[in-house]
Amino acid sequence: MEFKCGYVTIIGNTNVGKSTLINRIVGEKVAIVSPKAQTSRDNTIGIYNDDNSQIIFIDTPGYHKTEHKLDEYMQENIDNAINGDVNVLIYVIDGKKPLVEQYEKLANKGDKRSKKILVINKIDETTFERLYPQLARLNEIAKVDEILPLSAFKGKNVDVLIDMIKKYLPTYDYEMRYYPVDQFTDKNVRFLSAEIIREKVLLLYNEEIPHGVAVQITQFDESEEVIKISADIYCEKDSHKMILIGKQGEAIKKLSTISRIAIEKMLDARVYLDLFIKVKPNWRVDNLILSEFGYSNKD
Ligand SMILES: Nc1nc2c(ncn2[C@@H]2O[C@H](COP(=O)(O)OP(=O)(O)OP(=O)(O)O)[C@@H](O)[C@H]2O)c(=O)[nH]1
Ligand SMILES: [Mg+2]
Repeated sequence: MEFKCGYVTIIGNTNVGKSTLINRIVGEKVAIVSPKAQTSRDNTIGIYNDDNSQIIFIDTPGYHKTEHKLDEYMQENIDNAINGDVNVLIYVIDGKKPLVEQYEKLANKGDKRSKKILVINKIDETTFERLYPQLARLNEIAKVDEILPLSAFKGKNVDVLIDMIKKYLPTYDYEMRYYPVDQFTDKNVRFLSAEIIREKVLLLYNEEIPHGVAVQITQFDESEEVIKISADIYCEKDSHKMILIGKQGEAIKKLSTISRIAIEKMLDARVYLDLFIKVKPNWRVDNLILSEFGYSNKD
């Protein structure tokens, strides 16, 4: 028997589809996804299992310029995820944007010992004619082990990516799994619920607001058939609080409903969800509050 097991880190600019890719591979929603920049803030593990392998993927926040301490935390996460024991590093770029430029920003990132796969995502929204000349150029200059165009959204070539990764993972002559087969992420349902609420904030409000939002679960009571969840949604200004609540509470009602439905789907149970909007000015630059919100790499 030949068994493959190892670690794969996914990095790239914000919004290129890293989280969409990890969700597609794992077959579960381990990381939130949105059309807005800077969606992921934490590293999230997504675990892929089949009969002859276990692949542990690490999804990271996207590269972007650092303005707040929160951004520093996010960029620190990427460094942690590429400098550990990584068998394969995946660079994700957006197939709809100039490829070479995007690659050049990622080239040299990560440990020399890691194998590197350059993934060109979102090919469902571009054409071969547009990709081809750029691919030829990439082939010449890219210092990577493989280049693979795919669509995380449609699932196209994702199976090819898995086979490609397996080639570069250590081989065992016994079943070697770091995680039990039924575990697909390192995050608990409390964290995932908070993230789902943040995803819906990203969906419903303008960028300035979601970027300044943090979600804290204050109650997660599974003792009854209907799971009771309460969450505080922190924003930075009174004016943001007004927008989050909306006229006659319409906006928050909508947020609450779509968040509840998504959490119910994840938990496969009925949920009673209570949301509270709170203001914490400048929380994104305050180390103490960041750490209270879980955005800290120090113990
Ligand atoms: N058309 C198309 N859209 C995609 C594909 N993959 C991701 N997207 C979209 O791209 C947007 C960003 O996706 P995410 O998965 O959140 O991107 P990310 O790289 O994790 O972004 P950050 O967490 O901000 O770094 C979302 O609107 C996705 O639906 C794809 O293969 N095709
Ligand atoms: Mg993401």
